[in-house]
Formats: sequence, C-alpha cells, structure tokens
Amino acid sequence: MLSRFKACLVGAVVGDCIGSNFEGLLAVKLSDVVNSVLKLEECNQQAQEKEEAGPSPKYFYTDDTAMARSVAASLLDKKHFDARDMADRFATEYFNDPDRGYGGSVVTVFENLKDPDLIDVFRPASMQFGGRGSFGNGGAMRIAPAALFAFHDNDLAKLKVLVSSITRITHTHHLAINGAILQAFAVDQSLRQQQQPVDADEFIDSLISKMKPVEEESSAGKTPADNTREKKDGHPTPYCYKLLKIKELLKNRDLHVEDVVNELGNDVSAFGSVPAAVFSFLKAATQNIPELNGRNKFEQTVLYAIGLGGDTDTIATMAAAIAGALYGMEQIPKAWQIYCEGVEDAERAAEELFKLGSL
Ligand code: R7I
Ligand code: MG
Ligand code: MG
Ligand code: MG
Repeated sequence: MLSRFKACLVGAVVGDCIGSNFEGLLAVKLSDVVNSVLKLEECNQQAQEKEEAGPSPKYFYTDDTAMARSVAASLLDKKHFDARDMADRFATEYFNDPDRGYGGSVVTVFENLKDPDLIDVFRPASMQFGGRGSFGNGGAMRIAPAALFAFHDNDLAKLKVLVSSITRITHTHHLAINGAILQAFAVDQSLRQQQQPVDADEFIDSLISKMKPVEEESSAGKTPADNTREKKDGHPTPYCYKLLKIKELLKNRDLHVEDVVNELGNDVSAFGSVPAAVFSFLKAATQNIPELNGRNKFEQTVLYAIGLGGDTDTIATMAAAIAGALYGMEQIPKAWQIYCEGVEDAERAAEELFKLGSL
C-alpha cells in the first residue's frame, strides 16, 4: 500500500509535467506524446552509460502540482483540515511562484485571500463569476493528497466533506466541487481495488452508486437558473450521466479520440475533464492500446490521457493519480521520475500521509 500511496502522488506529478508540454493543443498525436517520453528515456540511458549523476529536471510541474503540494503540506502539518492555513499556503505559493500556468480567474481569489482583514476564507471564491463560483477543474486537479489523508478512515462521507472544503477555498460551483469529489472517490476506489484486471463496469457502477446521492443532495443548493438549464439538458445528475457514457464508450471497439472528446470533453472545466481522466484510466486498464504496445498500464494511462488533447496536464495528472493508486511505483519509469520536477517531494509527502494513517 505504501508503494500505491507514493505512485498516486508521484504519478500525479509526472502526469502534470509530461502533460504540460501539450496543454491547450486541440489535437495531439499519440506518436508525439510517445516521443516526448522517449526523449527522457534516451537521456536516462545515456546518463547511465556515461555513469553520470542525474541531471536537473527537464519537464516542470504546473499549478496542478503546486496546489497539490500545498494540500498535502497543510494536511500533514495540521493533521486535519484548516481552511485558513490551506488558503494561506495557496496564496503564498502563488505569489512566490506565479508563472506555473494558473487558471485565468483563480488568481483573483489569491489576491483577495491576501487581504489581512478577510474574515471568511471561502468568500473570495464564492464571489467568482457573478457569485456562482468557478466551475474550473482547479479543485479536482489538486485533490489526490486528500484521498490519501482520509484513506485509513474508510469513510466516504468524511472524504466528501474534506474534498468539498478544500475545493471551496477557490471553487464554489457545484460542478467544480462534485468533480473534485468524483476524482477523490476514483483515487480512493483505485487504492482499494483488489483484483486485476479491473472490471470497468464494476468500477463505474461503484462510482455511480457513490456519486448519485452526492449529486442529488447538491441539487438542493443550485440556483433556479442552474436547475432549469440542467433539466432542459436532461441531466439532473450530470456526473452520473457521464459515468454511464464512459461505460458505453468502452464498449465501442472502433472508438476514436474525437468521440471521447465529444462525449466527455477535454477542457478546463471540471465537468469537461474529470470524466475524461476516469475514462483514460479505465481504457488503459481494460484494453490493449495498439499504438502503446510495450508500455505498462500506468504509462498507457498517462500517454493516452495526454493524447486526448486540450487540458492535457490536468487530465493526465488526474488519470495518473488514479492509475498510480492501483499499480504502485513499480510501473512508473525511472526516467520519468528523474526528469520530472517535484517527484522526490511527492514521494516524501505520500510516505508521511501513509504514516499518519498508521499512528
Ligand atoms: O479551475 P482553475 O484553477 O484552472 C485550472 C486549470 C488547469 O487546467 C490548470 O492546469 C491551469 O491551466 O488552469 O482556474 P479558474 O480560473 O477558476 O478556471 C479556469 C477557467 O475556467 C477560467 O479562467 C474560465 O475560463 C473558465 N471558467 C468559467 N467560465 C465561465 N463561467 C470557470 N468557471 C467559469 C464560469 O462560471
Ligand atoms: Mg496546470
Ligand atoms: Mg495552464
Ligand atoms: Mg491544465
């Protein structure tokens, strides 16, 4: 289990670092993604032949990892959720190192969090987008450490409250919160997965049974406009609807990337990216991807997720966290670990989170 904890956070880091090379591209060729990691692997090969010490990282992490590090650090330091401490860490991290590719609107939240007279740390986020809150994927992208922190409690209601609280510091839209909850539930479920290969239908059915009450409950907090729009679209439980879509897509033997993007999305919204991450995990877990022959399941997850294009760093970081939680460190190539920034810190944080649970 320690190896699975580590691979969850290390996986998230390498997914972000490798994925960030393709962020925002509408169409990504899988062969280009493979070439980007071949570069790292060849570099490592050469370094070994010359018996040189590992050089400095080549691929750098973005806001996804920067914020996940703050989530882990705050939980480890306080040993419970402390809203003020976590908000301070998010804002301080941003102002120390602002060029990590943060979302366009979330920086306003950081600016408002710096106000020394601020009483309610959740208020700046709640004022975003005319009071509806951001539906970006910034909550989901950073949530993996929360799933590890709560793992030993084995209490989904507790995990849900923790994830919702962490997300609401920057994102208060119900789709952002529920997207983060889905991502955390997927990581949790993957950590608890006993047998391989994964049964995709079972994995999805289990997620639906957990998400349905969450989505039904949150509809009580929606504005009338939200309710009208969602009723019109016919999705009162939108994430459950997309989870069902994932099942269908996995049964299509002639599936193209465009079909996946059309049905699930690949953008910076939580609703347009968390389902794509879950899909990428299950696609690699249950099927042979011919273009990725010779690659293990973890590698296939990351490379396939990036191949979806769009918000590649974030979809890859989320897919990789789920995959790492199942496969463990054995499946994360050494070259990826050496040449992606932040791997050692992630490994250390995962180990500390693991130890917290055995106290
Ligand atoms: O969600 P957030 O932290 O951004 C995360 C993304 C990831 O891909 C990172 O890798 C990084 O690149 O950014 O930041 P936000 O600024 O809250 O949301 C991201 C974007 O989603 C916003 O800049 C908007 O373009 C869009 N967005 C919305 N647009 C219209 N109406 C989010 N909420 C809304 C909305 O309510
Ligand atoms: Mg990013
Ligand atoms: Mg970005
Ligand atoms: Mg991104």
